[in-house]
Amino acid sequence: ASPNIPSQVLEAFKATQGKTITCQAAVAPPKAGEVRVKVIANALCHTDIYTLEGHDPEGLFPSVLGHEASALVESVGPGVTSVQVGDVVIPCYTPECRAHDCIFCQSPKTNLCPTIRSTQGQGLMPDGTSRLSKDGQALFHFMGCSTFAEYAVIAEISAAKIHPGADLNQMCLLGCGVSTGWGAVINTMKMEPGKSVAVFGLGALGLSVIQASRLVGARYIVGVDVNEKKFASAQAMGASLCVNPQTCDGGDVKAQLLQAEKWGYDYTFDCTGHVAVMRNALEVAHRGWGQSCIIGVAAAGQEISTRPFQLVTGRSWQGTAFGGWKSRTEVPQLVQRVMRGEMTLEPYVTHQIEGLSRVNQAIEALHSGSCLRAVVKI
Ligand code: NAD
Ligand code: AHE
Ligand code: ZN
Repeated sequence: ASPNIPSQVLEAFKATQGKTITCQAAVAPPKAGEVRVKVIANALCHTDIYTLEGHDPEGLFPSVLGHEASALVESVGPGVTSVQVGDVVIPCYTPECRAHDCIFCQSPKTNLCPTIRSTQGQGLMPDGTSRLSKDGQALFHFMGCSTFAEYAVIAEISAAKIHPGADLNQMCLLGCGVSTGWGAVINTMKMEPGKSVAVFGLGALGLSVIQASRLVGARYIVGVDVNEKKFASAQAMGASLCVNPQTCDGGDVKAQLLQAEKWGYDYTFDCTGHVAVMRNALEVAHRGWGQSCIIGVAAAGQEISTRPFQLVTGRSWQGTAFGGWKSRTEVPQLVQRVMRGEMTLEPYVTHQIEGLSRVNQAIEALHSGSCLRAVVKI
């Protein structure tokens, strides 16, 4: 299939290759092992807001945020072999180096390839420098992506090449949130059919957990959110019941949840990033075997706690990064699953915004409480 991209765009790349592109910022050409991409669409994830608002202990400024995107390869640096100009890619903040001596890439147990994690956390490309600047001042990269921009430079090992016929305004969601929720259920928890599930936080992360839980055959799914505007979509995705912890019986959400499942839930998920909620999620997990997965990202300085007795009596705490997907290998497979109609992304795109100059509308939308994902078509 041919890309959903006009041939004039590919033709125009010939004029920019090897040169600094000056758009909202200056984007230097890719160095060895790097790829410069033209961003097609970027969705706003809660993690961008959390960083923007200063809650990320790794947050660096000035930087270019954005990490949930679809893009087109504009040029490649020396030595790049896995993608070429015109390929459609999803930049992945969790890379996959696939090196024979990368014990993480070689292990089926994890997707946490550490090859560029150190420089990525410092807001830099793998060689320790930035490709981004504005008025002569270097800007920091963000999560190895910085895709809230017209162009981005990413490591080759962060570029998942996807089917060129995919709907890029939807597929950007597979760069983070929706992939993470699906993977938390399928990879991290390895949920079996017939189980009970409690999901705290009904944003795109919580809903994608519900969607995947339903797909694997969960018996009973409870959604919990302080914002009842989220309940309708949670129920449409497969939640059996939704509960508002602020208004539920006696204001005790744990007691309310345990009324329906006396011994607790087989699987629980925190999709809020609040440590008090993480504790509740752990403590409503099933006595003897319940597992609770932390997806939410907590603010700097926050720590989780519970009585050790909760673990002694068989509950366990887990966490997931990007749903455990090995990015370059498995994101293209997720794209194919969506293209085959096995999973849908459509319900998540509650807001579509035309043009990077309107990026603040995406932030307002996520704050409005009625937004799952605001996709900015760049
Ligand atoms: P979101 O803001 O769209 O949704 C969060 C939801 O939690 C909202 O509906 C909000 O009303 C609800 N909420 C807030 N406080 C609550 C409380 N006390 N009890 C119940 N519900 C509450 O965010 P999102 O984009 O869906 O992301 C969710 C979390 O997942 C964020 O912390 C984000 O940073 C994190 N995240 C983690 C990964 C990962 O790989 N681990 C990937 C993507 C996002
Ligand atoms: N920088 C924060 C941690 C942020 C965090 O945990 N990020 C998630 C992804 S959020 C995507 O929206 C993650 O997968 N982390 C793994 C990693 O390698 O960053 C902090 O606390 O320092
Ligand atoms: Zn994200």
